[in-house]
Amino acid sequence: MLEFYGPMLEHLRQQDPEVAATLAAELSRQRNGLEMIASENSVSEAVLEALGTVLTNKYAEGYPAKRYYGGNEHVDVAETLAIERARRLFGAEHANVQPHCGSQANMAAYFALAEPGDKIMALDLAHGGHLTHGSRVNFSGKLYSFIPYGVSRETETLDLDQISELARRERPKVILAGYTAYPRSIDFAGFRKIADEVGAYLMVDMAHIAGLVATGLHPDPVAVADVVTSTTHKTLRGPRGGLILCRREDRLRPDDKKNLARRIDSAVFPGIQGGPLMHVIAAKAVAFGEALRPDFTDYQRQVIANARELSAALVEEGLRVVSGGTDNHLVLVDLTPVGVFGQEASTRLDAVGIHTNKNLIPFDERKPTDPSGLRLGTPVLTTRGLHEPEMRRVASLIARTLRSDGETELDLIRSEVRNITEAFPLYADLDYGHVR
Ligand code: DSN
Repeated sequence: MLEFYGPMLEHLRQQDPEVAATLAAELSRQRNGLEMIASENSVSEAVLEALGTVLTNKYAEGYPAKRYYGGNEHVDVAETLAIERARRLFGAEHANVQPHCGSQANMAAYFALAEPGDKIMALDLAHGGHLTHGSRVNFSGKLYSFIPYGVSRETETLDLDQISELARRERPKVILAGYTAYPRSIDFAGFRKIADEVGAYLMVDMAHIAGLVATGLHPDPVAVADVVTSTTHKTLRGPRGGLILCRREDRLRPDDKKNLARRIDSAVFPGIQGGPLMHVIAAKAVAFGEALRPDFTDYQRQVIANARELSAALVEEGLRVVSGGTDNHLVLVDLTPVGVFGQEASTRLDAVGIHTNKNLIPFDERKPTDPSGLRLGTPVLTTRGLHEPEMRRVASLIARTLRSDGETELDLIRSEVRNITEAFPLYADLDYGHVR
């Protein structure tokens, strides 16, 4: 019988100690490890509080003031706050804050812009695209005819001339930019030009870089794209969820009575989803409010500075970084020089408390389950307060782990990871209890 002590989660600990134990263990894991998964972040206590509320009880199918159920006067306020803050943050004409996740945001965008079978151009998954950008095992690849573009073999970066040539040959309905493992900044205005040349919609999936975009530290997709999708939990540091921004009118179909904004809204509901997650939407409003504050720009600036320092330090440690560096929050490491590949590298790093993910690199000759690369991100470590000097220490710990020759070295690394996490505490005010 588990017996818990601590000031929080009182009812849960009494009623269900098994689940409570899991939450306590996960809090401890997050506190005591270096989280370097580029798509993760650590939300504020205010966001956590909004998530764990009675708003989860409410059915609110529809949109503010146009619901299919009664009793929505308060959740309408929460959703309107989220919409208005998202619009202000990104300078968007229209925002839909209901997608439960990034995949559903992308699905709704495809439904609004294309018909099943239409051609959509997107970055090859093996070069940094996402599962919902046309993978054969995903709805996207099953419903639409995806035309993959790649990065250049020489520079490992996007080559807009090549992409333009492919677009002119294929005449896609939609061109998609925005990726999950691309360390360089993206020329969205260049993509707009290509889309205009071939009469295509430009869709941007900015999930990874939304926080950088919100603070003006990455070229802005919202000003040039027809539809921009995102998640809210990566660099944007909000709750797990999706977001869609779009222009109100459809520039390719200006006479369409059902304008683009309405098509997006009806693709989300009733097209794909039922009741929105109102507790998550309230938490999105809180996170957007945080992102509108000046200190969020300082945070994003440091995210980028930390990624650059990490990248430079890893190169000095003898590793190769894809494209030679980074402009954003992530570094894609080629493990070939150390000869310890993705699966073994991420397992070893997990064992010392450094959490990463194995990743394909462009033109990888290895398989996705054990690729040549490792993707590293700085959003969580920056949230914890780490700066450039700590990035150097972390780079050295990563390199030592990859080259380690036994348990004694791994034990030493483990205790150095602990020293860092203790110096930069996470969620100091949370106490999910302990077993006694
Ligand atoms: N799974 C996310 C990532 O890690 O990049 C994208 O949705």
